Amino acid sequence: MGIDKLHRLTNSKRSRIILALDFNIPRTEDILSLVENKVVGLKIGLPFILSEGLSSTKNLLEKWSEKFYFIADFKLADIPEIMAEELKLISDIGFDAAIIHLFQGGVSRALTGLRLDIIGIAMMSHPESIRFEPLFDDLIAEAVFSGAVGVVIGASKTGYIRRTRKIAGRSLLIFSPGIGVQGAPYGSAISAGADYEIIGRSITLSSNPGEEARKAAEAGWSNG
Ligand code: 3DU
Repeated sequence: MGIDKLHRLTNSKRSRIILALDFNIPRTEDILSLVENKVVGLKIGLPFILSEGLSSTKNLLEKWSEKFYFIADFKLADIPEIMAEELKLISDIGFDAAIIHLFQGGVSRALTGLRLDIIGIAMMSHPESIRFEPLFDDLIAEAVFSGAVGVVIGASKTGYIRRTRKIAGRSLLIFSPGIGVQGAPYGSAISAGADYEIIGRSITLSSNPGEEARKAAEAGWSNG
């Protein structure tokens, strides 16, 4: 499955950085060439696909499939029957993993026969995400029960990163966004126990994306 690909890329590149591609990205392929050695995964958001188009996204995935672990970030939250269809179509595009919500429940019913890694959202990074707090332990339980490979926990929420390790041990990978532009320093989520840091604009909008990715990868690797 895709998760072996992620582990292989992590070890060969000595990096725990996932690059977020959302919008306003000048010359995507030039950036990918510059960061290729220091970024293990690409998280592609809905704004990217809606503006670039499905067929050019598909071409991008095909061309770079050996170099990156591809995560579709559409933050799905539908009933299991519909989500099952959504995930199958995402898998057909060529993605290795998809990010979905957990709060709606029934996730395991959406995953039968699916060849796609699932990453559930357990805690976000924006101030209003306090709404997740009373649900947190339940969301982690849903992720474990459904066989998700990991969860998303905002980098500023280090207490929840530690709590996940306490509840779920190493059974879930922790992916942390909110690094750089949103405030958390490179390496900080990994220091707190996360496995991967998701970084977007600090790299994609930098005048030197290669150097920025190198700095982030180094900080994450030495703190890991
Ligand atoms: O702020 P950046 O440009 O580094 O991008 C962060 C990415 O992570 C972006 O794709 C956003 O959708 C995602 N994300 C968060 O920023 C915070 C969350 O809690 C969950 C996802």
